[in-house]
Amino acid sequence: EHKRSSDSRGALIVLEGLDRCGKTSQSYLEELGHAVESWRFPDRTTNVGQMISSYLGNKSHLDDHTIHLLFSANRWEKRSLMESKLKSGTTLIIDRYSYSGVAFSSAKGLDMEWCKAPEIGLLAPDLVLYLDISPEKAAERGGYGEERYEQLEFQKKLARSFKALRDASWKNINASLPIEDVEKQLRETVLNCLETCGQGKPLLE
Ligand code: DGP
Ligand code: NA
Ligand code: NA
Repeated sequence: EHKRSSDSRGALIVLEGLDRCGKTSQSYLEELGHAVESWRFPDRTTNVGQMISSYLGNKSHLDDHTIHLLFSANRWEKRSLMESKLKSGTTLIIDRYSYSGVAFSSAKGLDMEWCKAPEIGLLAPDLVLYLDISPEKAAERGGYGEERYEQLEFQKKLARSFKALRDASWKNINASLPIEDVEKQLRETVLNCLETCGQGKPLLE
């Protein structure tokens, strides 16, 4: 069990990166104990999430702006649960968040400021971990499946969009290392954040 003072809120930690960057191998989380939950966006279990899932599987075709707003709506519909979890002391580690929302749509050519607008008011992460890997190397990892964005040319544009979004609060994780080493870096950074991130600080929008 990690040490985090019992009266403080949970930390909000976000993982971002290209597809196949290794975000989802998170067995290291189990040992962190019950006060940590691992979430992911899109959450495909909701009605909105099912529309997103159908779009990603190329079973439906939606205007770029429309799907952008659906991804954002999918985060908004989880906002109040997210807030109550954090306030009750649970740390959330979230696989993709608003940065993906902005990066994927701006990689399609939508205006970046327009893309950011519907994200305003969602809870701000205490820490963003960017799993840094080249698009070429990510593509080698097990190959891409059938989903919409899993193409090298698109992932190259996506990498440039993420780069444009990065700010001083982001921490880079070298994701081109073997998966065990990526997990080790994630584990150490998350543990460190559990001890320090957000302690005594209010949740910000
Ligand atoms: P995942 O379930 O993490 O594999 O995500 C499915 C795909 O959707 C993946 O290519 C990443 C992409 N994605 C995640 N969040 C967003 C978002 O907010 N907007 C867009 N356009 N794509 C997203
Ligand atoms: Na994917
Ligand atoms: Na995800």
